[in-house]
Formats: sequence, C-alpha cells, structure tokens
Amino acid sequence: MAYAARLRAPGWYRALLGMVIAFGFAFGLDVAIRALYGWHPLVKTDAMVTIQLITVPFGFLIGLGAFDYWFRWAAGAPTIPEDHSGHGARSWRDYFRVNTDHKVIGLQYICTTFFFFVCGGLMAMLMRAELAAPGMQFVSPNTFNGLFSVHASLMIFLFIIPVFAGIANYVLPLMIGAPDMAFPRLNALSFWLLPIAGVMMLASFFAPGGSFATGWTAYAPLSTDTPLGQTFFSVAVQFAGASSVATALNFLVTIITMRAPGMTFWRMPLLVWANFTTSLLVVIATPFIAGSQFFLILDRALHFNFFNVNNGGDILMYQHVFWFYSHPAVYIMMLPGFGIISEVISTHARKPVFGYRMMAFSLMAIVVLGFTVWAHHMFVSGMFPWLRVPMMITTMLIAVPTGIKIFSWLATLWRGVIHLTTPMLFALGFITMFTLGGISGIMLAVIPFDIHVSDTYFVVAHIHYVLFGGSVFTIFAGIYHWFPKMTGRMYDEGLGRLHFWLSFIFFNLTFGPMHLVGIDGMPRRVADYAHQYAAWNAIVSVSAFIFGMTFFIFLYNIVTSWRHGPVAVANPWRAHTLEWQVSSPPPVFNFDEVPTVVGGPYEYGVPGAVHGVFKERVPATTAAGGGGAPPPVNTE
Ligand code: HEM
Ligand SMILES: [Cu+2]
Repeated sequence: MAYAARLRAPGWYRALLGMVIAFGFAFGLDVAIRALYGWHPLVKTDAMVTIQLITVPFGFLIGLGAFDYWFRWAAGAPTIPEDHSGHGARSWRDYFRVNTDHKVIGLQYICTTFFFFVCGGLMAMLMRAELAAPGMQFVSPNTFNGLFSVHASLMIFLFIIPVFAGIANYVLPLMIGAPDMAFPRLNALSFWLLPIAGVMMLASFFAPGGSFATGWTAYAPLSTDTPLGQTFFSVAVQFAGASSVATALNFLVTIITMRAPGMTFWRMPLLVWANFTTSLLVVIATPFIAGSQFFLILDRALHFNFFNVNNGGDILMYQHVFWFYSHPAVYIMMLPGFGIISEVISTHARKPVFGYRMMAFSLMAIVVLGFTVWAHHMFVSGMFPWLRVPMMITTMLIAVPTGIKIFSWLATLWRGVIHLTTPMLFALGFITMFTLGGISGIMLAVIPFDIHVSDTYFVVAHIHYVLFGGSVFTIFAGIYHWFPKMTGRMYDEGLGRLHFWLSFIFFNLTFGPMHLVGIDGMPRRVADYAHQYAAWNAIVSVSAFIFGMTFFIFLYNIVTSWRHGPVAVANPWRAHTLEWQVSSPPPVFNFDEVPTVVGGPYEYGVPGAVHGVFKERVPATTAAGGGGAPPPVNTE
C-alpha cells in the first residue's frame, strides 16, 4: 500500500509514473490518428518522437507536483493556502523537490546550470582535442558539428541565461527587502522547465542520425532537412524559453510591487536595475525565438512551407526572426553581469558607484538599442545592401552606453580602497576581457571587415571574449561574492585567487590567438584545417585543456568550503545593501523585522550614511547573530 501512496503524492515516483502515462497516451494518440487516416506505417519514428518530446515532459512536471495547486484551483476544489511550510530546505533531499522558497530555487538553478556548464565544457575539450592538430583524429565531421552545436546551445540556453536567473533568484528578493518572489509557485515551475530542456539537448546525441548539428542558430533551410536530432533542439528551446519568460515576469512584478518601504527606484541597487532591464528584454525578445522554432517544428513535422522556397517560403525570414531574439539575447547574457560587477566593485573598493543614475539609464538605453541592430548578423546573408548601413550605425551606437558603464566602473575604482579579494579580481578581469571583446565587436560591426572575417575564428574569439571573459567572469565574481551569504561559510581565498590567475592567463592563451588565425582565414565550424594554422592551434588546445582544468580548483574550493569552511558572519564585506544585514544564510522568511530604506545603496565612505534600518530594534544579545542586525555602522 505504501507504493500506492507514494505514487499518489507529488514527487519522483509520481513523476516517473507521469512520464509512463504521458508516453502511453501520446503513443496511442499517434497510432490512432495514423490508423484513422489509413497511413502506413502506424508507428513512424519521426512523428512519434516529436509528439513524445512535447508530452513526456508534461507528464514529468505533473507527476512531480509542479501543477498541483493550479489543478486543484481549476477543478474548483478548495485550494490549500500557501502556508510556507515548504520554505527553506532541511536536507539535501528538499533540493530535489518542487520547493517555492526563492533561496532554495536559486541554489537549484545554480547547481543545475553548473552541471550543464561542465557538460558543455567537456564538449569544448573534445573539440579542442580534435582541433589540436590538422587532420581527423577523434570524431567524424558530423559528430564535430553536433559537438559545437550542443556545446554552444548548452552554454547559452542552459548556463549563462539561467545561472543569472539563479543568482538573482537568491539575491534579489533579499536586496529589495522582500520575503520571497511575487509568484513562488510560478518560480518553482520556471526552474523545473529548465533541466527538461537540458536533458533533451543532451539526449539528442542518441537520436537516430545523431544530435542536432546546425549550430545554436539552427538556420533554415539546413535545419528543416537534417535528421531527427534537430527537433530535440527546437522543442528544448521552447522549454528553456518558457522558463526564461516566466522568471522575467516574476522578477518584474517582484521589483515593481514588493520593494521594502523607502526603496524607491532610485535607491535600488544596480543588480536590481540590471535584472529589471534584463527581464524587459526577455519578455519582449524571447517570444521571437519561440516563434522561429515553432516555424521549424511545423515545417519539419507537418510539412508547412515557411522555409520551403519551392512553395513560396522565405529563408531569410528565419534569420530575421531568430536574430530579433538572439541579438537582444547577448544583452540578456550581459546585463545581469553588469549588475553583479557594480555590486562587487563598489563594495570591494569602498566607493559609491560613480554616476549611479547614469548606470541605470545606460541599462535602459541598451535595452532599447538592443532591438535595433539584429541584422548585423546578416551582413553576408544576402539581405538588402542598404539595410546594412543603419544596422552598422546602430550597432556602433551601443558602444556608447556600454562605454559609460566601463568608465563608471573605472571611476568607481579610482582612489578606492581596493581589496583584491577573489570577487574583485574576477571583476577586474571582467573589465579588461569584456573591453577587448567589445573592441572586436566594434570591428565586426564594420561591414567590410565583417565580410572579411565572417565565419572565421575571429568570430569565435569575439564570442568567447564576450561570453567567457565577460559573462562567465561576472558569474564567478558573483558566486564568490555571495558564497558566504548563500552557504553561511567562507570560501578559501588562496584557492580563489589561484583559480582567477590561472583562468585569466589561460583564457587569453586559449582565445587570444584565435583572433590571429581568424584574420588569416581559418574557418569556424569545421573539424579540420590547413597546415599553416597548426602551430597556433596546438598552443590553443594545450591552453584550453589547462584552462578547463582550472574549473576543478573552483569546484574543489566550493565543495570543501561549503562543508568545512570557516563560518561566515552576516556581513563579511561590510556591504550596505539589505541582503548583508541579515544572517548568513538568511532566516527562512528573509527578514524577521521589516527593513525600511532611508538612503542610497552604495554610500561607502560617506559619514553617517545608511541604506536600510530595521523598524524593531533587535535586543543587543541577538544582534551579533544577524537575523535583523542593527543598521550598518559606517566604519570608514
Ligand atoms: C575552455 C572553454 C571553452 C572552449 C575551449 C571552447 C571552445 C569552443 C569551440 C572549439 C567552439 C566551436 C567553434 C567553431 O568551430 O565554430 C565553440 C563554440 C562556441 N562556444 Fe565555446 N568554448 C569554451 C567555453 C565556452 C563558454 C563558457 C561559452 C559560453 C558561456 C561558450 C560559448 C560558445 C558559443 C556560443 C559557441 C558557438 C559559436 C558559433 O556558433 O560559431 N564557449 N567553443
Ligand atoms: Cu548581435
């Protein structure tokens, strides 16, 4: 009987059952429809897999309990009011359940996305092994195409975009003085959509014909004719995209409605501004990639003709729709990092952010301009030549708000009391690497230059300077910065610095030379190359392996410090923002006393300046433990 109860209660057993039922249901439906139309054979792999990819995940989610509340409501049954008993995690098992606490969800996001980061990283290592010398060594050309496609897709859709959502999930409600996100159940659902997308992309390797192999851009009409693995990409992107949109709406509503008393928009920390603007981008842009992939699915599965020229389809339309998402997406992958860097730099340099309002305005400017530049990815695609010029100009214009941010960080550092902690090192590394990525970006915006280096390793170098030296360095900065808050432990500073310096050096040795071989004409997205590029590629591959290994220093540091590190105090960095005024880790409901915000978030070194105060003063005996510590006392 215990088994029956287990299968009825939400959880992994019921999730398994849900998947089986969904599979059976879809199988029956497919066969029945084909029989009804008299089609042969009754079980056709392509059709079956397409339908299963959509239904089985829902069986999983329903079984896991992600929809329980809404089903009860829809059925008219009395809903169980949120008693918050599910808040907090008491054991590691709670991280494998549907949990509505934003702190638990934040850690679920971070751990899951780092898992996919490792998967994507291993694929990068395999590619570099193949590329270490000219000739074919380890993989077939088709497998190589699959490797770079899945590598890029995992890194973008399963790592960078969602890991920022994870960090913000943990930190943002605390920063604005809120007890949770606005829609906790939606928040949980958003998270659980994500591993589905990731597992689906990985599973594509087992599809007949191999994994999807048309890059993370899945350009039609190539992608309408490739084997079944391509469908895994198109459906996975729907799940990842739905996750992003739901989270973005959640952030917007949380930021607009749940700020603590006194937290006006102009008193919000820049991380909050960054996630506000990112969420606007996500909500407006993501439906376009969803649309592009729906077109593909319809073309592939139901023989629509969106991209079939023989029947009046328009191939270029795919690229327009795709890049109308994917250019803004590069800012979805950058803006949250900008927010992290502002927090880290002002705190660890003990200085107010220079030009705070300008920093917020420049974020807004990037949001608007980000939608005006998509066709710079199509300079060689055969679009109207006249359209290239406005796209070149708008692309260059984005350098203005981005430059404002860089100069503001530098001005914030100027005459600061710079503490070279690990987060600060990663922030400084970010500024240098991202600036270099920005410069190669401006170069790519110049039409003649772009035509010269299109589809060469110059582009690969640019992508990795922006995404790895840029986004990933901000992620490391953020993880180290908030590690004490999230785990209640300190990480090992020595290992952290080692991680930084090795990453910094080998990052440049890996991706720097790619600029050179790219300008020389080494093509990207191919498994083999001419002998003249052999020497540089050998250096790049060896550096890449060492660079890949540095991740294990990080992993070792995080895992051992989480378990045995020295206990962290509430505010190890003496920061002013609200999340540091509660214990580490924070109490289950974030604030035992309601915070009131009375000043700006970064008034470091300003005598008497305070960001937040707590209404009910805490008796002196408990103040030290956090849980509503007294207002920060300025010590500088
Ligand atoms: C040591 C780490 C890494 C190495 C060695 C590496 C290597 C590679 C290689 C060899 C390619 C295929 C290039 C081609 O043939 O066109 C590639 C593509 C790509 N990588 Fe990485 N990668 C690393 C980390 C990352 C990270 C952290 C990200 C993002 C967060 C990333 C994002 C991408 C993207 C978006 C592409 C696709 C580029 C395209 O479509 O042409 N990579 N990477
Ligand atoms: Cu772009």
